[in-house]
Order: sequence, then structure tokens, then C-alpha cells
Amino acid sequence: MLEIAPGVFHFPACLDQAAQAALADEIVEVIAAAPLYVSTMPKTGAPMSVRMTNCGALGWVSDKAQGYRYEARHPKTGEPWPAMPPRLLQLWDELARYHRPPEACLVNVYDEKARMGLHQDRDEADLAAPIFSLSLGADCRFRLGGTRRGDRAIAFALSSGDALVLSGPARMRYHGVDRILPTVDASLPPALAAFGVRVNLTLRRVT
Ligand code: MD6
Ligand code: FE
Repeated sequence: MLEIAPGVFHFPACLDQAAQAALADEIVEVIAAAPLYVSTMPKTGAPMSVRMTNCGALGWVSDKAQGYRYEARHPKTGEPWPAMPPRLLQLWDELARYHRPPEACLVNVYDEKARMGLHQDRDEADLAAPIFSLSLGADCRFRLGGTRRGDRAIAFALSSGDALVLSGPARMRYHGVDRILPTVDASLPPALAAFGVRVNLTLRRVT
């Protein structure tokens, strides 16, 4: 474990190959129950380059009319989100170390061209809880700024099996994904590779 900055914990390769493959299979099941869809930005309605779905009691959604928020149902199918795989709940307990379980797991799927703009995770009522993310597949260049948008940023790679925690003083730091990096030998299992090259799972406590 590396504390990159106060409250920013990077766990390189916290899942081994077998655990990554098992988790990938579980995410394929999540996508089968809750299909990936394209979210749109508040106000402009511009499509995001990352495709999304969720598991857990609540899901993070965004669209032109209602903006960023949490919903208990898939915006296209109207169905409740599938359950969060127990493996993820266990990782939250071990690594995020918060006394209440996560309620939402956002599944972000990237193709080679996808990126994620600099943002704060600020749609949760409980801002004391850490945010925990796990990456699978291709490496990305992850950008971490400060608590104000213009603050100086650092960048580092997130690889398959890595976990990242933003907590305490880092909870509200801006961050994003600059780009997907060419990656040797980090391909997703075929069932998940049908959807993209990188998957990031972000677990959050909402209420
Ligand atoms: C991504 N991650 O890695 C996007 N947010 O694809 C996030 O937006 C993120 O990794 C909060 C905490 C950890 C993260
Ligand atoms: Fe985020």
C-alpha cells in the first residue's frame, strides 16, 4: 500500500489474476442484468465516452434533464440494480475500512478512446465515507488534482487489480482519467473484453 498523498491510498495489484478473473465474471453477470448505457451530461446533454451501469442498492446516473444523482433503478430498463458481488463488499471492509457498507457500485467501461474529465465525487449525502475504486484491464493515466479545480495535479497509472481509496482530506480532491495507456498483457477475460478494454468499479456510501 502506498499513501500517495494524505488520504490517498493506492493498493497495487491487490487482486491476483484468479481473483481478477472471478470478479470479471461477476461483472459480466451484472452487465447481463443491467445493460451498459451511455449517460449524458447535465444541461448540455453531451454523451459521455465511458459506458456505465451499476450494482448495489443505488446507482449513480446522469442525464440532461435531471443531472447527476443516485437512483434505485436502471434508467433504461426500470429494473432495480443487481446486487453487489460479496467480493467487493469484502474489499471495502478490508481496504476502505468504513463502518457502514457501500450502497452503490458504479461500473465504468472504457474503450481505447474513452476518458473521464476532472471531477469531484460530490453527489453523496455522506461525505465522511471514503470512496473505493478497483480497476481491471488496460492501464490508465489517472489524474489527481486538489480540492479546487485549478489546483496543481499529479498523475499516476492505475493497472489491472489495483485499488484506490480517496478518504479524509482527499475525499473531495478533483480527479479524472486522462487516457487509456497501451498495455501489455492486461487484457480482460473474453466475456468482459466484448465491452471494452478497461473497467473501473467505484464503491460509495451514499446516505
Ligand atoms: C476511473 N475513477 O478510474 C474513474 N473516483 O475510471 C473515479 O472517478 C474515482 O477511481 C473516486 C475514487 C476513485 C476513483
Ligand atoms: Fe470519481
